[in-house]
Amino acid sequence: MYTLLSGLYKYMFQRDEYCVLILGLDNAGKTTFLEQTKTRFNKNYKGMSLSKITTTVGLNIGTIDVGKTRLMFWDLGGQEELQSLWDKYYAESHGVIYVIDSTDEERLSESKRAFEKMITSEALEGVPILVLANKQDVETCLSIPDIKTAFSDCINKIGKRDCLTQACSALTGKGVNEGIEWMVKCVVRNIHRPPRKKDIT
Ligand SMILES: Nc1nc2c(ncn2[C@@H]2O[C@H](COP(=O)(O)OP(=O)(O)OP(=O)(O)O)[C@@H](O)[C@H]2O)c(=O)[nH]1
Ligand SMILES: [Mg+2]
Repeated sequence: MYTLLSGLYKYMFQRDEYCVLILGLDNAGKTTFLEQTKTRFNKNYKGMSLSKITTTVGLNIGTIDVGKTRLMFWDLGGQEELQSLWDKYYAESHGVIYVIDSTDEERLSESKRAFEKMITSEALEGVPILVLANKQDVETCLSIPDIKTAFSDCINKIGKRDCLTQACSALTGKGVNEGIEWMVKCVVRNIHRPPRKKDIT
């Protein structure tokens, strides 16, 4: 009887919570993406004006609920000296969103190096990766094929995990819902990393 009731309680009042890291070079648009996501998925969220966002020193945290799934985001600062902190969060994370500035061709190889270092970390093995080709609202930006070509020698390091490259504009919201919905599907079906159980608040 107790087992039955506790099972019912869990079914009704618990959510599965997954931690998702948002990584990428400084100026890629990570915090803008997080704010756009919170605004789109949290009904009563009054986000800060996207134009007022400044560089992240440390981290920003945000939570959204998609059905019975809760995603908790950790948006880490992307400046070079802050990148050494990224791996402190790997063991706890269920998914990674890697943001690329599609308007910054000059720093594309720097972004690729940071991406490569991140995906070869053992602590992230099997974790789904959503690559966002951000700032697609800018007419002169690099296309998805351009970016895939620049990152092509990383492909065999991605291994068997789920990986999607999504065109996105954190500023206008284009591609944001598609990316989040893909991430939810991947973390839920990833049997390697069980979710945290959280009471619904
Ligand atoms: N045109 C355009 N600009 C964007 C987009 N996303 C972000 N930006 C701009 O890019 C700049 C950097 O955005 P942030 O969100 O602060 O970048 P970040 O990746 O969080 O940077 P760090 O916190 O330093 O790691 C800001 O001026 C944003 O307005 C986008 O989709 N399109
Ligand atoms: Mg930031």
